[in-house]
Amino acid sequence: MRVSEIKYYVFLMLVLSGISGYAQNSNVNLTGRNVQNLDGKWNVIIDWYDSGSATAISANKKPAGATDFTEFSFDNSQTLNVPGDWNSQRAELKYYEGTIWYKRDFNYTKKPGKHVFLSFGAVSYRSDIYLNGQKIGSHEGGFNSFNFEVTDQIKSGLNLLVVKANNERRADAIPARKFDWWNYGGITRSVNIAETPEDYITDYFIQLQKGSPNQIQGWVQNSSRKPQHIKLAIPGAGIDKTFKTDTNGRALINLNAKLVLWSPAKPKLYKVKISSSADTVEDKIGFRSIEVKGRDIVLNGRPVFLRGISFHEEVPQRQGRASSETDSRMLLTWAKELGCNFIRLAHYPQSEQTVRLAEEMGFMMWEEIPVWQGIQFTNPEILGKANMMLGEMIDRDKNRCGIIIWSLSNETAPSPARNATLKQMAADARKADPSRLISSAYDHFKNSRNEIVIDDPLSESLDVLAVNKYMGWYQSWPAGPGNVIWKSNFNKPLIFSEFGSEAMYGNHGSKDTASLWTEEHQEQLYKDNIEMFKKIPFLRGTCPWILADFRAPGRMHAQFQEGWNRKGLLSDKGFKKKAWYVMRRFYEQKQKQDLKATQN
Ligand code: GCB
Repeated sequence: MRVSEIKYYVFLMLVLSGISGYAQNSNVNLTGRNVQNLDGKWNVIIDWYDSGSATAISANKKPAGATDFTEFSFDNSQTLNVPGDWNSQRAELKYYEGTIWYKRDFNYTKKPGKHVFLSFGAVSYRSDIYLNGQKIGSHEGGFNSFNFEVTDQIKSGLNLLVVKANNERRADAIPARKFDWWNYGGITRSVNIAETPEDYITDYFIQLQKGSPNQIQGWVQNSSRKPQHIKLAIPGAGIDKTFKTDTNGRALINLNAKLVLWSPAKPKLYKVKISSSADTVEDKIGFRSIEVKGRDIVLNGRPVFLRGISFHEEVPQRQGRASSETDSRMLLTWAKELGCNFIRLAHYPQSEQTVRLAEEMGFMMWEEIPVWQGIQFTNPEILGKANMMLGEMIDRDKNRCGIIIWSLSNETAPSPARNATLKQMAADARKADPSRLISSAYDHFKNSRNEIVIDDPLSESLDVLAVNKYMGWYQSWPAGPGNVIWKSNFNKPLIFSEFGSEAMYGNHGSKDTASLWTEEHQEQLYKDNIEMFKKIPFLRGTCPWILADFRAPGRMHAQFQEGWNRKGLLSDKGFKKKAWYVMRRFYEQKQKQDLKATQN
């Protein structure tokens, strides 16, 4: 099943179950198109009790005469920056969970024969979109990009765009009511208007076939069914080829190429130009092969150890969502300094600019959807919602070779409903993108004495096993770190997708007492975990939790937390804790070993 097909079936399921939320799959790769950017200051109305009238507000209704009035107004209202979370922009919105109406006027000149799309990088968490008083559509999911075609609703001259954003936590949502990060609300990523010709390239997928260093495989989808030629040019690789579309408007790409492969040491990206008879899109695409062989993760034909780190899309110093390229660069530069070649983008799709920059800087990536603990797997709507998010994530980033793993979930407890849902999602993701690896972070094991056995039945559906295990923190050591035995019922590579503990930067003292939050305790815990890692023969990567302290309202210790999860290797000000150096040394050694293996 292709991504567009997954979305079609999901769409049908959602329509049947009464949920509207389907955005069109169009203009993937906005940067390759002519866009009008709508970022900046937007007028807002804070709808504390969610009592605003959509009809009146979306039309920005004005009093009709001397006796008429409205009980809302965008005129002279407060403003919020877009992109940006609302929580960090106004003190009274720090913990706000509810509705805010956003308004933006913009000028536009209609051009004959153009399709026009309104494109949102992300709105957290639900949004209703209105253009010139007409409802365009709704979207659910705070971390995916989406588009709506507005060719018929947009007009020449002044246009009125109103967005209702709502970030209430709900039990039937993904993520559900409880999660361990800040519930940032608002239009958190950029808004653009994109234009395409009448007959346009809707989407394309151009990557190496799994395991091959030279076979480019994929497709280009055209909007019309009219048979035509699609030209694919990669000048840097001497490629200039033409493919024919079939009766569904799709041209299958298959060609042999001599390529400089993308790798963390040399993150080579090629300029790629795709043209149909009426449209041209440009992109920068890298080529690498990724596969699993037995218990190895193999990049460009060589086994690789994933020297990873996780981070949230948050700038701790500013206490807000990372929303600019400078923000992304800061987080990624920290990861480079730690010696990483791999990022776990936790726990939701992060911005396209983070993904693109990470790829340019030479990071392999794990990208995941927010299926995080406590999900209502028995609810018949959940598979539809999760697959929608999965489809949107793959849609946006399928041409980014830096992404090597799609992750389906984090810490979900085995049960028949959970197993069936995730198994189905794994199959759908694999059909949509056969070129990448599938994983899921889980935390249920069989423990007996000093043995921990990986036996989660979901493992059958995964390429890479990933465990979150907080040895020495949430779980006491069953034996000395060097004597803990990890066994797996599956002949697959394992990565530690989470481990770690809390420490308050600058707080020094005993390395033996967890409740004192000392740097020394965290440092010792990292040393112990590394000792354990050295004894796991099928370990192929580690991802400490987490790069920097992050904000989490559920962390209530008055002295050490006050709304912060302190598991960062860096403090909330970006200062290095002692454990940072332990991990840095481990990665230096791993890098040397990898280098030696490449030279042999
Ligand atoms: C986990 C979760 C992560 C939490 C972390 C913690 O297992 O996956 O989201 O933040 O533990 O600090 O407890």
